[in-house]
Formats: sequence, structure tokens, C-alpha cells
Amino acid sequence: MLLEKAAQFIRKMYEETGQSMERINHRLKQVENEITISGTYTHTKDELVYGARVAWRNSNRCIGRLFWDKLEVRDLRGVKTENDFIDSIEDHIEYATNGGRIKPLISIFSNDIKIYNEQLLRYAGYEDMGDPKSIEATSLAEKLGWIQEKGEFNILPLMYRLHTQDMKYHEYRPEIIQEINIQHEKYPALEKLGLKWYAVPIISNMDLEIGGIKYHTAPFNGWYMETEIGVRNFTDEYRYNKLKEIATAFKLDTSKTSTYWRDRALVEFNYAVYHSFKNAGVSMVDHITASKQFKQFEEKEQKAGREVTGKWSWLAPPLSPSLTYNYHKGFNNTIESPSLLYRTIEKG
Ligand code: HEM
Ligand code: NRG
Repeated sequence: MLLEKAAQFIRKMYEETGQSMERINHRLKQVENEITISGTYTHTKDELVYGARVAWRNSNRCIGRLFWDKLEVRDLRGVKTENDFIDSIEDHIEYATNGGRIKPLISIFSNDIKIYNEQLLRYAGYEDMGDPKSIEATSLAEKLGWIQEKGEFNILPLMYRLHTQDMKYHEYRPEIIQEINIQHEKYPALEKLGLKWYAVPIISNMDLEIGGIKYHTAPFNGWYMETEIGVRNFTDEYRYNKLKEIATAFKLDTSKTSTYWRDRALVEFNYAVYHSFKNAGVSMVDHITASKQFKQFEEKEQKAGREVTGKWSWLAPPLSPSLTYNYHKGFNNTIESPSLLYRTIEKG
């Protein structure tokens, strides 16, 4: 089974990158030998880089895939010590943030290291404050000894385990974390709500699968699409649930549904999120541009003779979806390999 998956990956990669039959066969033989002797095999650096990029290309729920071949890949399989691990994670945050010009980046560690955070940067959640999505992660951090005064925007510490040790937490150096205050030039009352968000979404709870090998610890990031923050994180009732306060800051009449206060507030708020990031010099894409980029991605893939797979409910943006191209077509949601998958290992 592993051999089959490995061979399929090697063939696909070596063919796509225009290598000779001789090289393909040589590498296939090597992999077969390694699997026969040890039960597994080791990717070369080139295979890791290519595999990670194709995993992004195959991410059916991602609208940002036009840039799949620009993903920077850090091969950190050799990191063994706790200090090196923490430094590498902080380096990822700093290097990906890049002073606001965010770089798509993935850091691949060995499976001897585990990360328990959903994203490297996330705000803590309490019953009555913060991001409800993080309530479980916050109590885990507290169990590990993390102490913080409750707040709306406390950055959770890194929670990790090296195979020789117990679970631990680490608080990031604050200077590596960039955050953006949300404001609107016409409505100063918005800024007074004190809303802010971090610059870079770095997903750290997914498996990277390449040729039958699963990397459980491979945090990756691109930049935000404004609706992720503007439509979902601040607006969903089970997240920050701020729509009414936002509408009031925009002086909308919230006394009845028929004033359309919800929809009006949502559009204006997404405008505010987008321009707050841009004015701070931080990369962000709006949903209309992202959909156009996705169309370009489809066209490029078609030229390369590949079918694009996708999941409609994620590719249609949650703001004015029918204004975007993605809304009006169907997608084939087959999962191709390499890919990024929801994690399968047990916590612990
Ligand atoms: C999901 C945009 C880069 C892999 C998403 C979503 C958006 C998005 C809007 C949906 C998120 C949601 O609704 O919660 C972008 C943009 C990028 C980018 C604008 C800018 C470069 C990347 C990169 C990778 C990636 C670099 C991997 C290397 C994924 C995956 C998902 C996803 C696996 C699904 C996440 C899940 O199921 O929770 N992306 N993305 N994306 N993206 Fe991207
Ligand atoms: N909606 C989540 C982030 C999910 C992934 N989005 C990206 N990924 N843009 C949130 O934190 O709001 N990326 O790799 O850029």
C-alpha cells in the first residue's frame, strides 16, 4: 500500500517536472528497496518541496491556490531539541509575516514533535470573553500552567510535546506578532470597539500527506481573505458575535430586520477590515479579487492538463457570493494526493 502510494507520487512528480524515465526508474527502485528494508522511506528535499506545493494545489477548500508553486518550504525534519524547535517556530512567524508582505510558507518537522494549537496564533477563549473557538485550547494551556488575566485578545501560547518529554507551553516573544486594529475612516466609533486581529493565519493542526507519508507537524500559512475575519470571526454568533455593536458604531437602525442593518453593517465592516490591513501594510485579499484569482488558477491548471478539484461550500465566499465566479459553477470534491488533511492521530 505504501509502496503503491509512494510510486504514484514519484511518477507524478518526476513526470510533471520533466525528468527522464531513467531517473524515475532509478528513484522508484531506491524507494522500493528502502521500504522493503525499513517499512518506510525518506523524501528527498526536492520531493518534500514539490509534495508540499502540490498539497496546496490540491486543497479543495482553498480559494488562494493560484500561488501554489510559490509556496516556500522549510525542511525542518532534522530539528531535535526543544530550543531549536521553538526558535524554528518563532522564525516561521517572523519570516512569514515579513514586515507585512506575507509570504506563503510551510515548515515541516518530524513526527517526534507535536503541536496542539489549531493555529500558531489564536486568541484565547473564556465562557464570557475572547474567541469561543479557543475555549478548549485555553483550558489546556491553563492546565499546562499558563496564567493570564482574562481578555478579549490574549494570544495563546505554543503548546507542544517532544517525544521524550511531557507537554509544555511557550509564550511567543511579543515583538514577532503583528496585530491590526480595525478602524473605518468615516466611523471613528468603530475603532472604539477595540477590535483587532493578527496578521497571519498559520494552520498547525493538519496533516501533510505526500506519497503515503503523513507529516503531522507542518504548520503553513498564506494571507487572509477579508471575509474570514469580517464575516466569520467577528460576526458568527458562536465566535466574537459583534455584529450588533458594529452596526451601532455605523449608526444603523437595529430595531428591526427590515432596515437591512445586518447586511449593511457586514459590507461596511468588511471594507473596514480590508483597509485596516492595507493601511497597516499587511497583505490581504478581498473576496472578489480572490475569486478572480481562483478563475486564473483554473485556467492555468486546464492548460497544464489537470483537473481542478474543489468544495463549493468553501470556495463560494460568505459575502455577496453570487457576485463571484465560483458561486455559479459546480466543483468535483475528490481528494487528490498529496494533500492537507484533518489530523488523524490521537492527542496525547
Ligand atoms: C482554506 C484563502 C494560502 C491551504 C482557505 C480558506 C480561504 C483561504 C479563504 C477558507 C477558510 C475558511 O473558510 O475558514 C487563502 C489565501 C491564501 C491561502 C488568500 C494566500 C496565499 C494557503 C496556503 C495553504 C493553504 C499557503 C497550504 C500550503 C488551505 C487549506 C484550507 C484552506 C488546507 C482548508 C482549511 C480547513 O479545512 O480548515 N484558504 N489560502 N492555503 N487553505 Fe488557503
Ligand atoms: N478561517 C481561518 C483561517 C483558515 C485558513 N485561511 C487562510 N489560510 N487564509 C481564520 O483564522 O479566520 N492560509 O493559509 O492563508
